[in-house]
Amino acid sequence: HSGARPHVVLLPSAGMGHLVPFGRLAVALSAGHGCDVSVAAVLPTVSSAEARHLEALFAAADPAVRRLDFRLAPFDASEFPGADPFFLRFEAMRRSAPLLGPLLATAGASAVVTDIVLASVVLPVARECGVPCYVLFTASAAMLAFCAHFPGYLDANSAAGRAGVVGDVDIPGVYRIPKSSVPQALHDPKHLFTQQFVANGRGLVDADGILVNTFDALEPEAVTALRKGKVVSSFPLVFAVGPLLPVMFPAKDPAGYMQWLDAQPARSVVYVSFGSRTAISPDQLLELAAGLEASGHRFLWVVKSTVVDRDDAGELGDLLGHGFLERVRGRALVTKGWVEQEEILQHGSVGLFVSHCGWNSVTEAAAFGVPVLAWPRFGDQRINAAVVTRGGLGAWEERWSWDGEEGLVSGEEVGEKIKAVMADETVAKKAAAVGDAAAAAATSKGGTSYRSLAEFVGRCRD
Ligand code: BUP
Repeated sequence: HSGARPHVVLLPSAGMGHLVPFGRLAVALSAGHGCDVSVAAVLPTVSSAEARHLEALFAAADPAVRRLDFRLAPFDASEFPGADPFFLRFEAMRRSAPLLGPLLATAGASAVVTDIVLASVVLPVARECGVPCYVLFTASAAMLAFCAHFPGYLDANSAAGRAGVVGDVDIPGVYRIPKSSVPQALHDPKHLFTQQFVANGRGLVDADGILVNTFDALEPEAVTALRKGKVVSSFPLVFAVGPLLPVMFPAKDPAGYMQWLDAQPARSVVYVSFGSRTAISPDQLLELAAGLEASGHRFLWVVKSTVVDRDDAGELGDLLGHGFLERVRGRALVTKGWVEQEEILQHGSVGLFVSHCGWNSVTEAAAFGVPVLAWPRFGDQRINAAVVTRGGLGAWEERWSWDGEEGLVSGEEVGEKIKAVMADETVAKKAAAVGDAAAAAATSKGGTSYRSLAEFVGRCRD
């Protein structure tokens, strides 16, 4: 399959945060760079958002993007009582990696791009089949540097008699990640996430290259340090190919938010969303509601109250407190449903994005130059929030946590902060400049990200 039209097999794991960038990569490779693309899919998906997304992707990009069914081996989840359903799917996929061999051989793949979450188990399988194997790192370059450095950090601590202890992590050539920003689970060496994370971090050096959904101008320190081998020596090629551009699917918009946005003045709306898997405690939801109300601004709020959308029960009125929806009627739109976030972020009425800083959300805000008020919660989100402030994309109130000892963030504080950021011209100007830099990197043919992706495709052709 080498030659004119390479066939690239993409292997995403579970969760929208992983599926979305893979869908974007699929379209960029097929429509933008002349590749045949197959996307491996495990059905049924964990959430219904993923099922809808896959269906829309294959319908929109047919026939250049094909579906490859990846059937998992039986997996007994009772080994991990109480584990997050997405982590369980990661583990089930990891254990089924040997089944990928025949799949890759039959598909006639010229290269495979695996999700970072599966990297350490897919790399040896691909090697055995003689298929070059790349990794798509679905988070920031700062997080990639952290992931690459962390196993060595743990080894050094063990050698110094501090096995399993995790404090501040100083990434060589990058910057220091304070203990409070280290993903919580990593403090527990036995945690399923820690085991997967460390194995993948060690495996990275065996990849033929690593694609990252970021761009040089947003994260210059991390991208440069990785490429120069300062983080880990002899590190594979790093292709910064972001922001991967949104694939516009025809919006199903029963809540009517696009029409509502059309009716609002320019830059007047605060868009609030904490991602697809962040369930917020009922008490914090109430404070957030009070804060949005007190800010006096218009707002569009996507409320999620459960981890998996299949059981997103509960009436909005009950969740947000008595009379709230009536009081904000006219200046706010609140919905529990799925929204097309990239369409919202590129709408001229949106002036601020209050975000949990899932990496895709950050890249989407960067792509459209929308300022972010970071309110990270777990995983890599605090590391991403630091990228937001360093990169000039917005503000972060570091004291705000979601379930820390400090307790709830009060509605009053939320309202004041939103008012302050919305009034700050400098924040808006800097974010707009990030938007310009993102466009220059990813959409113009001479841009750093465009050229990186072209270079990757060139290697798949060889
Ligand atoms: Br909610 C929601 N519409 O209503 P992140 C999310 N998204 O388009 P997360 C919508 O899902 P993980 C909605 O634009 C982004 O591309 C959003 O990814 C989109 O965070 C994606 O921002 C969410 O990386 O993912 O969901 O926490 O934890 O799996 O990384």
